[in-house]
Amino acid sequence: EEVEETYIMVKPDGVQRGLVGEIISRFEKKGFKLTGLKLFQCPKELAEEHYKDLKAKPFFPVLIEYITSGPVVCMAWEGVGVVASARKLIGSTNPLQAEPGTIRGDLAVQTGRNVVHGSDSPENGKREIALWFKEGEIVQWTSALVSWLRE
Ligand code: DAT
Ligand code: MG
Repeated sequence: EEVEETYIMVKPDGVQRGLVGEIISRFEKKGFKLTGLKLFQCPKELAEEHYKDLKAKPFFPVLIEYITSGPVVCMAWEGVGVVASARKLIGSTNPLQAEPGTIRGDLAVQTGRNVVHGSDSPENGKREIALWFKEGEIVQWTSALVSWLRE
């Protein structure tokens, strides 16, 4: 059981729709630890770097336009198994296929407006946190809840 970190981001549609608190709540209530949080206007170059693996996809330009279309909320979350668990809480990429109870299943309808991002591996979690946060923006702290969340 490894402590991992994941990069979670409320996309511009989530911010515009007033879903920031709701989305943060899902991860908070699950029992993960928030280590970074900011509202941020993403420059085009950063969006392209973040999604560089999708550069050849036909939807890439539209994806970059969407991610840079308004402020996003950047988050770093820490915990045992947080990467895969956050992906489960988020649900399938296409919100119409996402299970009810997931963020996308409950709050979104279109792949191109799927309200939230979550890293897909521990390696990408580290890579994305380093990409979106500066040194000093990630805070290490001890949660008073630890002994109530884990044996
Ligand atoms: P996820 O965000 O679930 O990790 P991904 O990494 O495959 O999904 O793709 C990143 C984003 O790109 C996704 O959240 C929305 C967009 N996207 C993916 N596939 C798409 C498609 N077929 N058409 C339009 N946008 C797509
Ligand atoms: Mg992805």
